[in-house]
Amino acid sequence: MYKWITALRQIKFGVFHKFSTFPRSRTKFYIIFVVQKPPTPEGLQIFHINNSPLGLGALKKMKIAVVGATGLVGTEILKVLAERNFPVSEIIPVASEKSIGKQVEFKGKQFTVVGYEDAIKMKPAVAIFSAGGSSSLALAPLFAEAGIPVIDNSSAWRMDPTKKLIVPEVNANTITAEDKIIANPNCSTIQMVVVMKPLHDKYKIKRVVVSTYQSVTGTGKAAVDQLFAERAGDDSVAKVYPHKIDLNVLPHIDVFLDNGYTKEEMKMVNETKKIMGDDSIAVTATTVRIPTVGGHSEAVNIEFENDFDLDEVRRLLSETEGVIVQDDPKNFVYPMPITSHGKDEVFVGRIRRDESQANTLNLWVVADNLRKGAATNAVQIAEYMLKANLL
Ligand code: 2RA
Repeated sequence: MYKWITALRQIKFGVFHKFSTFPRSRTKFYIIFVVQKPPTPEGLQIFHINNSPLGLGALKKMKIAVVGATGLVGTEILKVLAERNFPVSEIIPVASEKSIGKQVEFKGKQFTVVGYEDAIKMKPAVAIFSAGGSSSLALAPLFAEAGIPVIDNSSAWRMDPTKKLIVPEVNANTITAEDKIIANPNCSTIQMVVVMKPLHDKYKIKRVVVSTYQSVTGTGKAAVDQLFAERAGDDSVAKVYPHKIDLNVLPHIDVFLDNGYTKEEMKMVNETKKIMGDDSIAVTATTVRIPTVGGHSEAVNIEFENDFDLDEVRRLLSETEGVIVQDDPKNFVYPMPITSHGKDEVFVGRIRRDESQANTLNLWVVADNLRKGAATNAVQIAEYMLKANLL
């Protein structure tokens, strides 16, 4: 309160500014202020709130549980929450028995890892899960029943018809107060649909043929260890893949299914239709693991109902939230895992017409799979819910 009084004392003359509109009420909020002196931290705080993507939600501070906080994605979730200034009062790191009692750092403070029962008792505003499918199946309903919304990064709930599968740039507006378990899609699907959405809206997609080049970070820490041990000449390291990954390429991600495709390939097919809300979009995928760590790359071939103009495609993509066009091949500018690493956006380049078929486009799409493909997307869902007054 003192901070606000201090901030308000600085008001000398007024500016009329629309503040925010709650989605489920017609009330509009206005705030009038101008900072008289060079802004103090309190003044800056008001400016931040006024410009924040969280709207009035930025005024709240809340407990956030991160389930699977010690894993690769869990660690990234903590980083993204801190970087994006999510209004956290307390982090509740949750992990398996062997990690309980360990310390996890968030914005310079240490938080003790607890078990899920203690976490539920601490009543976080939201729980972001990255703990694997079986933990999620067992634990997410317990959080949800206690009234704690869950954003789940595993594949456990993605194709459950009663659960929403959300990429904020595409379908966050479908989330309602009734959604207590919200699924975060597969990484390779997320980066593809972010790029597909504006093109589908404009030209209507008929069919997508995608080949992926996926980072070992998608498998987890043990796979990163395998790659770097092999690179250092140590072949005694525990093998996560059935073959060497360094200096190799594996046309194999997740398990093989009866139809000859891998589970990863079928995730791309089924999740794309669900997120885009359009079963008529035909998708076929070949998913491949390569010895890199910075992100997943995809060669995407898209056939449209209607013809397109390449300059308009570039313009549409460059105007799309969360997409960065890097398309200057003459100067060797195109997306790469090494340059997407640590970034929240989806990068697209090599934008060209498929000359073998009418109304068809070729693209190269890259994103950091631990960021937009996992942690960032989950945090953006929480940001949307906060702004929509659902947290
Ligand atoms: C992978 N898509 O890259 C998986 C991770 N969710 O293996």
